Amino acid sequence: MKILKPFITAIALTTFLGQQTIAQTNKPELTVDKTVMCSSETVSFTLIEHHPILYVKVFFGDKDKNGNEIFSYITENTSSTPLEHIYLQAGEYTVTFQSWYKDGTSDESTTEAAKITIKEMPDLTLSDDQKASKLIAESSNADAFSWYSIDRKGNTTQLQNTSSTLNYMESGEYMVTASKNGCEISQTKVVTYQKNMLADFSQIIVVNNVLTPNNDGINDVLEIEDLGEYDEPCIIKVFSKTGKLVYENNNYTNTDGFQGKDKDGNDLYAGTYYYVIKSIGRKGVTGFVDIIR
Ligand SMILES: [Ca+2]
Repeated sequence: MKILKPFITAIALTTFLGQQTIAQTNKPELTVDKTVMCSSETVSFTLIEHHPILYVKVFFGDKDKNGNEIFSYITENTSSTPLEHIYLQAGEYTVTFQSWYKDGTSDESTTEAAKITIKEMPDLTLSDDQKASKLIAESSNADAFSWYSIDRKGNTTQLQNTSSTLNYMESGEYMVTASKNGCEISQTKVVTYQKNMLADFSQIIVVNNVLTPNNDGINDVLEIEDLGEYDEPCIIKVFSKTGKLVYENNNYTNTDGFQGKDKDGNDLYAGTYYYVIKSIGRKGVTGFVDIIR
């Protein structure tokens, strides 16, 4: 125990004359609202006084850029307000404090208040590729993403998507949450959906509704206009009149497309066939094509 010198002489003098030892049970206690949390979350310390304090010096256990210990004070005027701190780095921290009392005594030995575990918060950036009607979440350390739409009243609806990108087909506000070890961070973005060919397979144009598979270069293959401009795989299925699937291709190209042959390469009979063209999760087009031999 030391006498606190710089404070009012009268008090110091009285204290000096009748110096008392602060009993162990009279030490303040510093309680913490949680001991496990994520980086950049706020942790609150509350002082419980058993002996009126002048001030308490709290060391949070972390260090600043220059390697100096980070600390803060609770004074007699602020002791009823929780002391807040944010740990920026994941890690284990020991919080300690020293106490100076109103009666001029002090306890400069450090008292341990809490051990705190800080888990790593994932980083997150969200960008909008408007041309492709696609939101892109990027994180260097996230384990998982979840996506939500937010309506005008602020209600969120979780979307069936756990990938790092979201193809949107409606204007509005969207939110992505990145998570890691129970730590979550979210970003929102307001987007404007513009119908464009790159994003909208319902705008696909099939060039020919007739196939003449004789290798003369005219109508030998079912051709889709500007297929190379779409940034997603084109899925095509062709059915016979009776509804039997005769051809399918999950990454259709015009150069290696439907040429009137079935999946095994056998020539299909002349006649009318029904096709469905789309991409994953997108509306597409349907139509008929006649094979003429
Ligand atoms: Ca032909």
